Amino acid sequence: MAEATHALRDPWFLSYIPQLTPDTVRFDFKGDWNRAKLALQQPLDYIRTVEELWSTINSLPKLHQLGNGSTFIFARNNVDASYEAFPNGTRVLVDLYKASVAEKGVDVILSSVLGEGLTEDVCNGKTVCDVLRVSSRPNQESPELVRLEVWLSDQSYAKDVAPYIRKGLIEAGLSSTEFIMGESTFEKDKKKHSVLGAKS
Ligand code: MGP
Repeated sequence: MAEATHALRDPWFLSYIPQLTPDTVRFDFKGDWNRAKLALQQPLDYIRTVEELWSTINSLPKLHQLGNGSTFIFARNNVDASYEAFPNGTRVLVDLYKASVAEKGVDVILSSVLGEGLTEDVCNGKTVCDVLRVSSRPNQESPELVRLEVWLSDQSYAKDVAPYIRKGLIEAGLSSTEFIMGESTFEKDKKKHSVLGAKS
């Protein structure tokens, strides 16, 4: 007999971009994001059920072993994961310093976003978190650094989403020194980066 499956509220489309960096877009595509996206973004598949979400989480490669900038993109209803498609939006960023911690952090955040705990608990049932990106961002100080971005279509929710994510990470056993959170709007010219709570 087939096992029962549990539908997610919305289907999420998973894509992959190998090694996306500002220099790739600037030099290989003359700064044209749309051309870069068309050339580099690889469509994978829809995730429609809780079971597919967990098998996806379990089969994601170890991010830190992929090249700098390698990015997985989860997009609700396959929305366009471009800054331009989020005119009133913002991104909540989580940098996870160590591979072991990153894996746990990615599990926690993916399940609270795609499983809609975040929607129910802090967004009054409104689907505001529409894109989640996970990428490898190694640097000299943190060669295993993984960045997670939660894209919100309405920036007014960031003040509630960020503490919820922080609480989820701490409850999952991460220490506040193992990650750092920030926020970055999508405004191209006056891009605002801010850090939410410092690494202590
Ligand atoms: P990135 O991986 O998001 O890099 O994209 P990074 O360093 O986080 O830069 P930031 O802009 O996110 O802070 C690498 C580069 O691709 C960016 O620096 C942009 O030049 C370009 N790029 C990426 N995205 C997702 C977009 C987009 O949606 N719109 C435009 N115009 N450029 C983008």
